[in-house]
Amino acid sequence: MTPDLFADQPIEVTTERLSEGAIVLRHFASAQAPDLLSEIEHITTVAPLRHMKTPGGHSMSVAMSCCGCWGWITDAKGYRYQAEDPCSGAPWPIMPPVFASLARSAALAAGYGDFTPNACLINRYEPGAKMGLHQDKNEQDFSQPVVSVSLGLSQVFQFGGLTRSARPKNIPLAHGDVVVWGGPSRLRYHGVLTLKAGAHPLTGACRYNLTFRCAR
Ligand code: MD3
Ligand code: FE
Repeated sequence: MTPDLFADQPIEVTTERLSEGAIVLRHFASAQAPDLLSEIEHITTVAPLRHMKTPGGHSMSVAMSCCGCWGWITDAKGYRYQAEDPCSGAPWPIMPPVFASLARSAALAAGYGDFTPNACLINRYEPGAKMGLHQDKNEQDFSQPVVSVSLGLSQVFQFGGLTRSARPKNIPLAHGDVVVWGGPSRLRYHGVLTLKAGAHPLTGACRYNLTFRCAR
């Protein structure tokens, strides 16, 4: 691993295994964070962050947008991937090369070679926003991992089991942390607790999470 140097502080990447197939790479995205955030800025100018409605009619507290060939959406008809942004009817913005290469190198560092994501979901949490326990199962091939990148304020991630009833472990995710979920952990239940108010030098009052998937 090449530690990137800020003016005087080396950023050390450390790895923690959460369970079989699930690996946290602390600080893995720290050096690229400013570039990732400027790409988020651009993408969300074209495909604005929005509070989508669940099939049950509730508005999600997290604001979402997407880039790549496929975007994840939810509305009255259900949860699915779609090639067009329903707000504009246009294809989702392309996945920036810095997104794709970061996701690929994180997957490789976690033992998953040849990861080529074709969907990236951008989640923005403001104070009070959360995501309840769920499984990511709208993708076609569960042999491909999911890579998540946290930016900005820290938020407590809930790492559950393969059934909804398993008590989740709480794991704080901080700016620059990357998590790779594959193998037997790919279908684990997970969520995030309510974001607390705070201020981050690069994102202000919010947290962004990027999740990279192979949708098809
Ligand atoms: C474990 N996002 O977008 S990232 C999601 O912080 C989502 O925005 C959360 O859950 C967030 O679907 C959590 C961590 C994560 C993402 C995908 C997973 C954990 C996962 C897929 C399988 C198992
Ligand atoms: Fe998820």
